[in-house]
Amino acid sequence: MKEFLHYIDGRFAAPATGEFFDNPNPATGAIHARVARGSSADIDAAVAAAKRALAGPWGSTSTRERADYVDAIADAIEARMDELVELESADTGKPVGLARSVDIPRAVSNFRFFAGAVRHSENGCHPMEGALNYTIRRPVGVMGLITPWNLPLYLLTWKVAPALAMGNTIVAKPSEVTPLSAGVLAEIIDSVGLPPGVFNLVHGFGGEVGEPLVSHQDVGGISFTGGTATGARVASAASSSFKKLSLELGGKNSSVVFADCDFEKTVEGVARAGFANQGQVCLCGSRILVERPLLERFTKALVEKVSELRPGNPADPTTNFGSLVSRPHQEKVESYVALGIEEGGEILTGGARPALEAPFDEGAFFQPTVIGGLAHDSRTATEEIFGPVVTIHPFDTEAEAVAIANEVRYGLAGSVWTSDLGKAHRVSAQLETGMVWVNTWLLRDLRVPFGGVKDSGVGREGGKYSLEFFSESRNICIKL
Ligand code: TXE
Repeated sequence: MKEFLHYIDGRFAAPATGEFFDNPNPATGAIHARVARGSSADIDAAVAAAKRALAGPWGSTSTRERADYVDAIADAIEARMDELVELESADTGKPVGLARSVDIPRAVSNFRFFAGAVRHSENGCHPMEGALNYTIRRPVGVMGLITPWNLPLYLLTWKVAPALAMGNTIVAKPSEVTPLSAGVLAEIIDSVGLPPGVFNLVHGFGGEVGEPLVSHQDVGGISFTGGTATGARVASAASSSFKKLSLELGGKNSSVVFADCDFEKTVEGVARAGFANQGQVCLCGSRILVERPLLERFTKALVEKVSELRPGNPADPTTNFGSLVSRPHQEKVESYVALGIEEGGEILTGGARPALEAPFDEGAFFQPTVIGGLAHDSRTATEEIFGPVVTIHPFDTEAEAVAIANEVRYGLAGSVWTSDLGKAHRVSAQLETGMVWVNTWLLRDLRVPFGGVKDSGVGREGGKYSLEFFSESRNICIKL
C-alpha cells in the first residue's frame, strides 16, 4: 500500500508525529493508501523552507524562467495522465471518464495558461509633468493554498500555477479526504527540478495543519476553496496578521428556465448543471426554477434525462455516474433528502442508495434525485447540499424568478435559459452572483473573473485576477 509523505524543502518527509491516516476508495470502502498526518511542527518546517527559498535563487528568477518551470510541470502532468486519471477517480469516486475529460486535462491547462499569462502580462506606466511613474509587481511571499475534495488536482493547480508564475513560494494543504493527486503533483514538481522549498506539501486535517498554516506569521497570504463555514474560520484566523485572502466558498445556484427556451438543449444543460461530478461542484445548478406553463413538460423530460445517469463502478470507462466522495458525505446528502420529504417535497426520481453488487455495495453511492413540490424558500431548497439532489420550482414572472434566485445566502453562479436576448441580458444583470451562464453551463475561459459574492466568498480567481492576487504592486515615481 502506497504511503503519501509530506514534501518539504525538496524532500519527501514523514510526519513529525510519525502518525499516518488511512485513505479509503469511496466506491468500495477499501483502504488504498496511508497518508502522513501533519501537525503544526510540519507546517513550521514547510513555512521555514518556503521562506528560505524566497530569499534564495528563486526570489530573483526572471518571469521567463518561472514561466518555463510552469510549462515543464504541465508537460510532466501530461506524461503521467493515465496514472493521475485512475488515482483521482479512485480517490474521489468520480468516473474515470470525467477525470480524463475534465479534472486532469484542466490541471495541465492551468499550468499552460498561467505560463502564458505571466509571459504576456503588462505593468502600468504613468508619465506626469516632470516625473515618470512605473509599477512593478513583486511576489507576496510564502502563500498558503488550502483546497477541497471535489476537484482535487483541478483546484490545487488553479492556485499553484499563478502562485509560482508570480514568484511566490508555496505551502499547499490538500483535503484530507482526497490527498493522493496532490502527492503525485509533488513528485512531478520534484522531477522538474524546482529549487527546494519553493513548493511544499503538508497533508493532514483542517484543525491540525490548516489552522496553523492560516495563522502562521510568516505566511503572506491564503488562497482557500471549501465550505462557507470553514471559510469563515479561515478569514478570522487570517485577519490578525492582515494576510491577503481569497475565499471560494459554497453555492446554491439557480437554473432559471423560461418557457421560450430551446427545450431539448435546456433539459440536457440543466441536467448536466445539476448532476455533474455527482452534484459535487460549487457551481452546480441545484435549484431549478421553471416558468409555470413549461413546468409539467420540463419536469417530465428532466426526470427522464436524470434517470439515464446510472451509479456504477467509477473505474469503468462506460460509467456516467460515480460514488460520492465519502460515506459521511453520503449520509449528509441522505439527511437532506429526508428533510426534503419532511418539508413536503415529492421524490420524482432517486432519493435513496442504489442496490449495487459487491464490492460497490459498501460504497458511498447515491441515486441522482429530483424533488418537486417544495417551497422555494424551504431549507432543502436554500441550504447547500453539495450532492446529486435538485429541487424544482415554478415561477410566473421574470421579477419573481429573479427574487427566488436571489433569496439564498449564497451568490456564486446561475444559469438562464431563454431564446429572448433582451430577457437574457435583463435577468443576468439582476442575478446576485459572481457568474452567470446563458443557454449553457460551466463553459470556461480561464481569463474571466471566477468567484462569488455574499456567502460564496471574497475575491476572484482567473487570468489577471490571479496574477494580481499572487503579487503586490509597487509604484516607483522618478523625477525627470
Ligand atoms: O470543505 P472544508 P469540505 C462545501 C460543501 C461541502 C463543505 C465541506 O458544502 O460539503 O464545503 O466540504 C481545510 N482552517 N464545499 O469538507 O471543510 C480542509 O482540510 C484551515 C464547496 O471539503 O471547507 C480542506 O483542505 N483549513 C467547495 C479545506 O479546508 C481548514 C468545494 C476544505 O475543507 C480548516 C468543497 C480550518 N479550520 C466543499 N478546516 C467549493 N466552493 O468548491 C478545514 N480546513
